[in-house]
Amino acid sequence: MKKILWPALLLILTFCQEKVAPPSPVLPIPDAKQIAWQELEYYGFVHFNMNTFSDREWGFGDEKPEMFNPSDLQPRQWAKVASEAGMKGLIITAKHHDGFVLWPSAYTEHSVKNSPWKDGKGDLIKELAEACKEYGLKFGIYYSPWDRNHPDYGKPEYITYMRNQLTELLSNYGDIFEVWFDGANGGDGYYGGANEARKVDKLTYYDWPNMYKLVRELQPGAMLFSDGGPDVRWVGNEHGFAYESTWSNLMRDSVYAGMPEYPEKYATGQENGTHWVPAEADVSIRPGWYYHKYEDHKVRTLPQLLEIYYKSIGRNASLLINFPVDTRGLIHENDVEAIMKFGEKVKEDFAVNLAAQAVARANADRGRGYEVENVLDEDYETYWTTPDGGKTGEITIDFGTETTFNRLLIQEYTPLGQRVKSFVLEKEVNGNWEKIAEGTTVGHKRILRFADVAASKIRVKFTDGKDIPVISKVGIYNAPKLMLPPSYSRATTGEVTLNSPDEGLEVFYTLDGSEASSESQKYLKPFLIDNARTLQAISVDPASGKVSEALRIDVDLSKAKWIGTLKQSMKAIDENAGSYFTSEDNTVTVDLGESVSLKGFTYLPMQGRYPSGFITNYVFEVSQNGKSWSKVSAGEFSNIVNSPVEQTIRFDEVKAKFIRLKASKTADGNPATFAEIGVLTR
Ligand code: FUL
Repeated sequence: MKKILWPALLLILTFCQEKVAPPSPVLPIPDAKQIAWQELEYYGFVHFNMNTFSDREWGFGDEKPEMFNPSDLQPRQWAKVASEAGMKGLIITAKHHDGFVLWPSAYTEHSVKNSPWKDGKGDLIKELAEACKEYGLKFGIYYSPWDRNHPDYGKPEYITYMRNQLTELLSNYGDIFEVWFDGANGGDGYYGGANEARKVDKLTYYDWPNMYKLVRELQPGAMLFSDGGPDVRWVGNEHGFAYESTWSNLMRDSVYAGMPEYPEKYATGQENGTHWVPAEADVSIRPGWYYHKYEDHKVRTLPQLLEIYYKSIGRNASLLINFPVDTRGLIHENDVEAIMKFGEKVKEDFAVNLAAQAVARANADRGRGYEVENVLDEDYETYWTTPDGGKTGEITIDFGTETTFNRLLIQEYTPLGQRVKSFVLEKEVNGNWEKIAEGTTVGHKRILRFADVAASKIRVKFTDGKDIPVISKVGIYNAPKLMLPPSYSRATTGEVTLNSPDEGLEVFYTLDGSEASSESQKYLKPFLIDNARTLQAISVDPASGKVSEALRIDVDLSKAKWIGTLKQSMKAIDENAGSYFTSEDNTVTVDLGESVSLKGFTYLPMQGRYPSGFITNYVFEVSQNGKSWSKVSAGEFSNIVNSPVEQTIRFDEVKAKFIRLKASKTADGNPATFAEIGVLTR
């Protein structure tokens, strides 16, 4: 009898125990729409509008609707790509600074209704809204307050125009999840033919309180984006990077859209911010927001996209990646490939939560319903927390067996406010705790990346906070290595540096034209190549034995002895693709320091965001004494504007101590620019 009674009594006692009260929120806290939005984490931007056809980033406002003429406009392709890439929504530039609108607005003629697309009967906002619905995506609107086309911009009448257009956009196309107000505004423009500069007071001109009220009335569930919110804020840069410490709390009343000091002073959020205004990190998949054919080869690489992921979503921000839809009206093949690879790699990195099967213990818990096991499940609503009074707490995770990992993911339960100010990850080694990594803020999601660690027991210590920690999730992952070839750079001395694409990978190389393998020379430090060689290099994961594809580069003479005849022209021979020399006489002349046999030369056009002075027609000359010159080659760099990659020209062997590359014509008539020139000796 006794034997049965005691356990039964205990059971009854447990159930009778009063459920412990949840912790009080630490203000500010998110509202319902902000909580729902937070879960999206990752969504896409589409910059497609008049600039796509004028090949500009900011149109002046004098463009003609006839120019808007896509040959194969398919919003369904955009939605398909976005959803397959793991995105949860799409935001479209309904109106950019040039004022052209993508729907048949009743309030302007500067619209698709006067374009050749679908004979003026098209409505791109409608088509995209429908495509998003079909693919299960949320739909959002970018609307530029600055309008360089509108005659009334700067006057009170324009505010009415803006409200009318927003009413159209927010009434006719179903649910809108985010309304994006750009901070850039005020300056010169067409303004209905006035062609002048117009300045507005960004704080007062748009009557933001009433503009927001209108959005709230028409779309109560929409997040309002601008530099400083009110619902979601700009991250303060266009690289897609949040900060080591990123608070969702913001001194909102001190901030307004377009304020110059915003990125420096406010973009990180503040521990004691008054309002909940989380950060959104926006970045384009190419250098430009709009499509330019000459950027087809500049789509962000997988390592770059991963860097963005870990520095945005991994740092308590949402991520908004832009597709510059091309002149056909499609997301370009290169962009599709890049975004798919990125989506797959992120999935792969977080495929298995190694903590899910482990045993967790905490130094304390608040009681029933708040136990530490809650951090191991995938349910955001369940969390671990401690009794009131402290600001710290510890969770130990015991894998039971030695386990290798390289990622820590933590989520706070933010409906009760953002709290954590610092935390440390440790591993147990012979009964002692050793630090692996540490961080500051957590918020919705914080991810730390570090080199592979093997341990059977780890500990996450929340070392400081605004109040007791309230933790929804602790995840541990072993992201597979990024098996890409090593990256290559070379100094003017001829010294070559190879960097592995991921921590813990080894690099092997050959210089004799043979295939590289893990039996080849292991890369330990930069090495010299001062003559023509073929470099082949691979990355190898020593743990799995996996091997990357090979990097193959034809390397030629080092530039150690080279001297440009003009000081500034050294930029054309500094082995730095990012710098360039602008030549007023369209020429660069180089003393090679010794007489060599040449069989060709290379020319890399400038790689900057706004290209100028690309050489389209050239003359290449050589000299032994720098005085008498002979022409060895002349011709055209075809397609250089659209594809500004390194140009290689070969010719019959000549002896030269001096070389001279001259532009007989540049693409835009501007002085010739040279990012880099080189020679071929074999
Ligand atoms: C900026 C704009 O000026 C760019 O053209 C782009 O639309 C970007 C997303 O926001 O402020």
